[in-house]
Amino acid sequence: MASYVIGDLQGCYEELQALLKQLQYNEETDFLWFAGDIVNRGPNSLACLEFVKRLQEQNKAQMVLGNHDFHLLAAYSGLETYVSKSDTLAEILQAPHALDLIDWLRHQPLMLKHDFLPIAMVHAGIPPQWTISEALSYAKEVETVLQSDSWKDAIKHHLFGSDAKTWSDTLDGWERIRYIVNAFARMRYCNDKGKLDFKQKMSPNPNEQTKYQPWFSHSNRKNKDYEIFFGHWSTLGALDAYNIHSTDTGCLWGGELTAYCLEDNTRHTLKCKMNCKPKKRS
Ligand SMILES: [Mn+2]
Repeated sequence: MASYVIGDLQGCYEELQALLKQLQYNEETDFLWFAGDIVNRGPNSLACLEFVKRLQEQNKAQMVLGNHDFHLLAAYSGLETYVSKSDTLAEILQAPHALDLIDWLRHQPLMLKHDFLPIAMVHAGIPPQWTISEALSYAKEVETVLQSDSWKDAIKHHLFGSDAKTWSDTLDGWERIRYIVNAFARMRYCNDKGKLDFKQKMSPNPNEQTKYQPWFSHSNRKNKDYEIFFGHWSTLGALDAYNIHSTDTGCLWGGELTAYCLEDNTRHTLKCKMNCKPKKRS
């Protein structure tokens, strides 16, 4: 029996199947954690989504929501300002069972905690000022919105925007929800109080000491007691330090798809076959 954390798929279904074969993955005994961004930009988003959904429904996998998964929910609810030319979501949106897929997706969490080990997973990161139990409760606030009957309205009018950059315990309303979404699904850099910087997307420059650092490298970080797995940051590459593990090794960009084995702490990778190289990074 083995458990693997799999990095951002973004529609790279062929690579996922090839990697699972390489791992000698056994669906009956092994468990998969998907770090989010299951869909978009790559060639086979529908196949990826259906695969993860089937396994999750059989209690053989879990996933967290990434910014591209949110993007799919937004596209479905008719938020056209977020639809871009590089999207590859049409096959899902036009599928006869689209509603079934979307309803399942919006019931997935933003954060997961291992049943008995000090291990957690999010798509992008956890701000330094949040403990693990605080982070779980904040994730729940957004999950409640997504699972409510008015989720489409929330996503169309309230969930997206880069205005909510600073956290405080008293932050309330939609600004609070937006900050939580931005932190879990989009963050790379922030300051030691959790103020988000969306401009930088590349890997950190060790010679440059600025107030915005990778979310995981702040010395005052309150969630260091858990090993945190995340995806999202493809330019960071494979990093195992600070008690964090990055898993997006840029399969979509001609890099590799990663599976990290929780039992023996080994990384397994598969080189991207498609070399899809979409134009825009997000
Ligand atoms: Mn992402």
